[in-house]
Amino acid sequence: MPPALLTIRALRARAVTVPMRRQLTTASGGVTKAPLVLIDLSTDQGVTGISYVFLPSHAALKPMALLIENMIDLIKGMAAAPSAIEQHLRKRFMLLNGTGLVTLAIAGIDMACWDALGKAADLPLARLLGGAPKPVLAYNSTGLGLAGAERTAAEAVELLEFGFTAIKLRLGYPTVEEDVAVARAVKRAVPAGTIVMSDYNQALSVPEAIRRGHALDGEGLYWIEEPTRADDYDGNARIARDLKTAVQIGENFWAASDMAKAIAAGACDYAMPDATKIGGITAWMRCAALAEAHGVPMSTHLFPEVSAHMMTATPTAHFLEWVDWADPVLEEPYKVEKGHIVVPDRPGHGMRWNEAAIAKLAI
Ligand code: SMN
Ligand code: MG
Repeated sequence: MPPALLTIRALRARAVTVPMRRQLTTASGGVTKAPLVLIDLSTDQGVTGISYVFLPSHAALKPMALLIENMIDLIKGMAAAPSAIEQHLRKRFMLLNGTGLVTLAIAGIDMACWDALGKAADLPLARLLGGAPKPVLAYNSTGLGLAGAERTAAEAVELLEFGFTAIKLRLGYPTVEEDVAVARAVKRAVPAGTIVMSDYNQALSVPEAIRRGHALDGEGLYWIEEPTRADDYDGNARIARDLKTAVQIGENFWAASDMAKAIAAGACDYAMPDATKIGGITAWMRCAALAEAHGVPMSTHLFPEVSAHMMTATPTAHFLEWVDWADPVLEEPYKVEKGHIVVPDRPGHGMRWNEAAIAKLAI
């Protein structure tokens, strides 16, 4: 029997705050508990797709859940066809324009649609996207906030659990000397060959990014991420041209067209769209095509569970960013072995809600 055509019946969005093993601290703020909206998209055929979105701001958590649920009026009865749904929703919100909560909501629906399709076809998402489930190279991106040289170096060693061979360090201390001291302390503490990425979270002006980048150029960092305002593609291009260290941006692309502009401007050596800010799996795969056409190594941002599947179908797949923030709401958190995330061989993306845990974390 071919899988049934799925038609969308209902959306449920639940806001939870999830305790984090290691809090997120960046030069542009952070969170100590992960605010997530858990989405269930049910269909007339009895198949339910799920997904979650992450809101680095608690104030936006409940509005996000409400916005997602309100979107049912725009898609009820439509076929669960991710690309058609994504284009339909982007059009319906054209007057508001597509960034922020609207795009995150569309992405959440898109990811749940893909999950439903995978379940209906009895195929892991990786296969549905044209890839094959296999271990995906990852870096550990938990912790390593702005805690000073000594504490950060000690934590860096802890992050090599599960065989990780790559970790990401947050930079943007008050002075360049501190940035260099922390990078050096971390590199000294971890085994030779460990890859250490760094992230400024848009904190620097262009001249300051060039100044700090030059100071860091000899320190062996694998990439410098978001050194300056993410949408200043010309500024990022000046930085990328000037530095020996690779520049990485992408978590603040809000559509594949942003990535196309960044590539055209020469704004980065590497790109790392975020599965939600970009607009979902559908939009992410468009970026994968762009990356392939321009020879840009592509990494993921957060959402390791769906990202792992996307990476198996991404020709220039580079590094998956691993965080464990959703683990407490999942029945079987994904495993990391030898620094690779193991894509579960289950239909869809393979996440299942731990309802008992969710009941305790609901707000
Ligand atoms: C980051 C930014 C926003 C939320 C979570 C994490 C960070 C990263 O820039 O790249 O991990
Ligand atoms: Mg980042």
